[in-house]
Amino acid sequence: MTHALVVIDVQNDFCPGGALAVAGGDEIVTGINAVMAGFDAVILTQDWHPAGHSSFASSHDAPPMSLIEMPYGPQVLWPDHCIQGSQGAEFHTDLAIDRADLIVRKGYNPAIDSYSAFFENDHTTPTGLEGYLRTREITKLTMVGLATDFCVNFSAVDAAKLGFDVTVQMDLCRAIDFDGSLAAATEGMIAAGVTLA
Ligand code: VGL
Ligand code: ZN
Repeated sequence: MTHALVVIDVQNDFCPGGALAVAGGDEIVTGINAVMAGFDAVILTQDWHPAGHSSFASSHDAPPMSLIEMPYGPQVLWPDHCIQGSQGAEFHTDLAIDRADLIVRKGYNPAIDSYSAFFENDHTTPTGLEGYLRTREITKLTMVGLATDFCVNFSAVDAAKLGFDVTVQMDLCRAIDFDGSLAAATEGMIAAGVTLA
């Protein structure tokens, strides 16, 4: 059994002072670094949007956190965040990124958002992570990072649907918790067979 730690989006824009700050987002960094050595593989994901991305409220003349209908379904409109090459898109400076075997970037398609580390928000376009895990014979995943109710949630549910044994270590995650999103995410992860630890 090969067990990977998947660290979701521990980037400046999701930490206090960032464009889409998650409360306490920076509090989990030391704890994440501390658990890395206990895994066979460490994988990081990085939210990585081109300027003017379709998930940005500014691209639609709409208020941040409003909802629109995209060809692939409903989409929350976010403040501009994690723009490719920007300081906000960089990992938190204390995150031990040198320990990562792989960094998966997502959200680079201008027309489709990508919360999940496995599929874009159309739920069909793959990022390639599944193939990487399968070819390395990784079957067990522990997920940590930001934000519990969006990118961690979608990644964990997709991984469970793909047949991976998935645990989300909740004390090493922080949530946006917007409009009941954390409660819904928690229920959805449990229903998908994800273990919440
Ligand atoms: C995320 C909203 C938009 C996340 C990324 O990492 O949870 N949330 N982009
Ligand atoms: Zn994003």
